[in-house]
Amino acid sequence: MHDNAVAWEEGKQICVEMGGVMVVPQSKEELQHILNMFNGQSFWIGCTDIVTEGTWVCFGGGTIDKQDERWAAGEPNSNGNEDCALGVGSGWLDFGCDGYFKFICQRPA
Ligand SMILES: [Ca+2]
Ligand SMILES: [Ca+2]
Repeated sequence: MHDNAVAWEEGKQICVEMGGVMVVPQSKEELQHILNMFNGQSFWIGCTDIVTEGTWVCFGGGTIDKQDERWAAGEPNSNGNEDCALGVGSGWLDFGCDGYFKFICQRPA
């Protein structure tokens, strides 16, 4: 768990240096659990569509469908240039990768 708010790419790099990957919540419950750890603050999730717009690839392997229930209602909406996943109270958002948010690392699955 990291108290520094960083851009997505930097968070990804910090996790790699620690031998892990940026967290990918497997359920709404896990998302809530992590939000609670951050006192409700949004946090980066280890999924991005930066390589192919609209194809969301997650650390630990695999892709996440745009219909996945973990996304917040109406997301991902690619509102501008949004290629990184952010966890908020209502679910996941696609969000601009250069925002500054906290993050946690997990061991690769
Ligand atoms: Ca995108
Ligand atoms: Ca969005």
